[in-house]
Amino acid sequence: MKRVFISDLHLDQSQTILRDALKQFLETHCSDADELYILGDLFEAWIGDDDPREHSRTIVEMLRSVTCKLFIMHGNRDFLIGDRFCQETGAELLKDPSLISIGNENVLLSHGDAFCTLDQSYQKLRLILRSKEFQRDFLQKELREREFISKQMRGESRKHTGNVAEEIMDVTPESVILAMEDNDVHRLIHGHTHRPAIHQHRLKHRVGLRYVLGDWRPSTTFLLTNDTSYELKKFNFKV
Ligand SMILES: [Mn+2]
Repeated sequence: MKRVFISDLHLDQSQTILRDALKQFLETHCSDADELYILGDLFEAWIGDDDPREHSRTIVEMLRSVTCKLFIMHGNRDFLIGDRFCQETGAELLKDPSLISIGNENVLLSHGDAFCTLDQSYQKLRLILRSKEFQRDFLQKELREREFISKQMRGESRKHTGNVAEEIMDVTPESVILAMEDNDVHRLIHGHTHRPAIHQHRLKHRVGLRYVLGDWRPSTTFLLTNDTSYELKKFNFKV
């Protein structure tokens, strides 16, 4: 079974080049795949499934036309993706974290932001943003207001990431080891950090393997699996 894993496209209406990149990627790597997993931050911001703007609609249409089974996970930017989006695209929403089986092994999937435990102010904010109360209140607002708040929050986030040390922005080894041990797996796939790599971690009884997906500016690194093989691959899109 051929599975493709991507994350962190951060699609934004001001950068249609990324939208074209996704289209190229789907054509090149997903037409013969069985399953495509988008592990968070497909969008730079998602202000609700009722967003009527052309950019959002185009992506929905693009995903609807994908011929393989589509799975999507929330990232820290697009955690408001909901049921309507999934119905319209045919995607299945995965909880973060989620276990899937590849071959005869369980593999853990996550966006990855929950593992950045050194960034305490972000983790506090994450709890608020992911609460039902915040999300209900936000989604009841007019689209224009949601758009405004979302822009402000992105500005704050940029200020924060600009002020925080590099290692604080990365996952901590302790948190990824804990997640692998708790879920009894030795493979973890995540995005978020924009630092594509395969890392080894020493678990109690074996070596844990952590596959980190890339962002898309200006090219990306994605993961391709068959039942027994795991391969991080580069995708350069034509501009
Ligand atoms: Mn992220």
